[in-house]
Amino acid sequence: MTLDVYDDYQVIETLRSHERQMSLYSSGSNTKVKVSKHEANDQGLSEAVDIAPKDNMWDESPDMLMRYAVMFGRMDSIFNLMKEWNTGVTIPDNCYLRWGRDWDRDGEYNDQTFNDYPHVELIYKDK
Ligand SMILES: [Ca+2]
Repeated sequence: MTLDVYDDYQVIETLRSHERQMSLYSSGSNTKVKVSKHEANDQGLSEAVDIAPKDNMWDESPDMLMRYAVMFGRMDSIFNLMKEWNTGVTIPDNCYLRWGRDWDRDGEYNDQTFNDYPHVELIYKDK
């Protein structure tokens, strides 16, 4: 089996300390918030992951944006199937994935000024 460009992704970062978050925020990097879902939740886990195509994560060409869209579409589909099926993993009904390309989750990609293509996080509808 040969991997094509739509199968070749890498995890960039998951759990992040608050110190690292503040360092990224202060450095003027792509991080826009002082508190992140990458930081440990009450259970010591990250609720965010940065994942990107292996060859060039900051390329914003149409081809690369399509690769990100395919990546998130697959993640979201699998996540929703895990919620529906008896997989042994308990996922609350109000829990969803949110992609840094569509912060308000309305399926419209041109309604935000800050895009974080590699970023995917858990959100809870009632929080
Ligand atoms: Ca949107």
